[in-house]
Amino acid sequence: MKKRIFSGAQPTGELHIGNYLGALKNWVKLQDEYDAFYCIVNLHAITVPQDPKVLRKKTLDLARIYLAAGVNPEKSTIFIQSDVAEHAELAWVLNCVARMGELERMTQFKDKSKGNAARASVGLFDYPVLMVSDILLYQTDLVPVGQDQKQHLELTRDLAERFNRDFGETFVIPDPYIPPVGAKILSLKDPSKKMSKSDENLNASIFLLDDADTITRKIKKAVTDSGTDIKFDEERPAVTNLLTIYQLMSGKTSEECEAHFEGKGYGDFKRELAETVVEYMRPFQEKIKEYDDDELSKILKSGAEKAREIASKTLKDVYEKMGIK
Ligand code: AQP
Repeated sequence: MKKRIFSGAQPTGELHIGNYLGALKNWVKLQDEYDAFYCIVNLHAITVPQDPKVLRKKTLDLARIYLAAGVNPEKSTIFIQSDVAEHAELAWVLNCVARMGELERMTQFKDKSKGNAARASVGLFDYPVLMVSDILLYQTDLVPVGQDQKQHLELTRDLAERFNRDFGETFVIPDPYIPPVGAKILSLKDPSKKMSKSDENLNASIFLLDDADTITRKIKKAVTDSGTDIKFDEERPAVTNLLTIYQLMSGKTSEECEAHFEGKGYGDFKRELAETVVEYMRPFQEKIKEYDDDELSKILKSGAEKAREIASKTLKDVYEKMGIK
């Protein structure tokens, strides 16, 4: 039997090349080898305020993005989190297993609450437990995510181990799959931060649906470091970030990238990077127009049915072990 993978993205803001290179690209790569479940995590989205109409639209848009990126509904199960009620139910159970101290250590909450925990929603604080539930419901072996989710994956393992210890073998302990290159694509404006959908500066991210002129302008305006060499260097994160994007989209090795730009200046480098990004995104941007609403709802309906079959079995087992049913 194939091993299982689970991953998801939030239908918030516009997806950017960080989401693509850090996560989606690997989802596509892994779907042949694994039994893959890819979820649109709309219950995570409401941990910060959302406009209901926009959220509904973004949820379907995100399904289109998964398909256009190459997630194949014949091979992978694509579904909306809120269509499978077991996610929220297991989250409640695991809230009673997780410890306040564990959640207080989560750096994403500190970042997203911007140091003002008292004003953040309880849901934002509890977000990691819902993510743990998403993963454990499917008896997941592997979770392909970007670097920012590593801490949440560690929590997933800890809660699964604790539950198994206290109530008997119930959950598979999942491993993270964090790509060696591209796990943390940085902001084009501030390389001390990751590229993020919620960044207020729209020039900090290249969105998957940006047109060629916008991509070129954003790359031209991207910050660089002092010095002129175009080389991978931890001390020069801005250039290293741009080179990483070039490496992943050109398919060259890091040595080939450095050799290619030897003796060239930032102007040439940025021009070629922009062309590479535009070409790389073109098939995706053309494909996204292909899926109509009827086709999408069919895919999502059958995805939810398949997901529910597995999720309900896991939840039944959990309730029986805890004396609830
Ligand atoms: N900058 C990044 N580089 C590589 N991978 C990234 N991911 C996010 N940012 C980067 C990965 O994308 C997947 C989906 O992310 P998400 O929708 O769950 O949102 P997020 O992790 O909270 O990322 P954002 O883009 O910063 O969104 P907002 O601003 O809404 O919080 C995940 O696997 C993530 O690791």
